[in-house]
Amino acid sequence: MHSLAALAEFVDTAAKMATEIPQLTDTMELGIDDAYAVQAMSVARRLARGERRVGMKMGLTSRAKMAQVGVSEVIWGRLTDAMRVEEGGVIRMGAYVHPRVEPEIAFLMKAPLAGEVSNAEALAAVAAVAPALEIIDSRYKNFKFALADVIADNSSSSGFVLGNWAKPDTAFGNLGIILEADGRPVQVGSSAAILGHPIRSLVAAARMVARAGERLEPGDIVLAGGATAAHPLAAGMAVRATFQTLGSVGFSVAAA
Ligand code: OOG
Ligand code: MG
Repeated sequence: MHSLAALAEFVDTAAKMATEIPQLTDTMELGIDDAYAVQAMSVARRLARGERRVGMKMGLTSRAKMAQVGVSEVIWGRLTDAMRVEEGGVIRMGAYVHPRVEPEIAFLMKAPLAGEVSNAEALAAVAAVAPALEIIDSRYKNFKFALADVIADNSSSSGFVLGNWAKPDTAFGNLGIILEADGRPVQVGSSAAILGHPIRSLVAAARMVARAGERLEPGDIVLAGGATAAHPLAAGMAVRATFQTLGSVGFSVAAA
């Protein structure tokens, strides 16, 4: 049988080399707690290579996202500094297997948060909110996975872009969002698609990290999850998402 450490090396290497792999659950039983353990060990390998932990991302917090990948549980993953793409920056298609982009809301934490908290307690721990894009790249063939697979693969984390930070008293519960590729709208939605209000995603984040014996720290970034289905990236594409009142965030994609 495969050890969890061997699975962590397998998914970490796939992410590092941008190579596709078969689903783990094709050939083994993998429980959810073990899948999170694989994720933690694979991210620990990144940290051992010098990357720095900068926060976490929530996933499958909207119906559009659940429907797109056929998994209906809220999941989370870990973010490192190496995943950060500057606003207006350029990514290389060759660094990914089959990347997609999705519009999200980002939180910047000013106080620790973990465990069972109310919406008001979660909001009180937030320093700022920003429009964000997440670049997801499942390492699994055809972007197809079961719940345990995607968790082990760090919930498809591969990049994120942040727009300008706004004060947390800015209303962000129901903002119109337009995602454009090369100037054409490809997804239209609302931040309300994220669990009815993105703050609920932060409440869930606090609960989920506590289960792993961790907490959100001051300075951490938390991505609330895609508000719309994700859009496939292609070489040469320019991507921009505009969020009602929060402004816009974008990047472009170079070949190779
Ligand atoms: C899983 C990651 C989901 C989100 O925002 O819902 C996610 C995937 O879709 O590959 O990041
Ligand atoms: Mg996401």
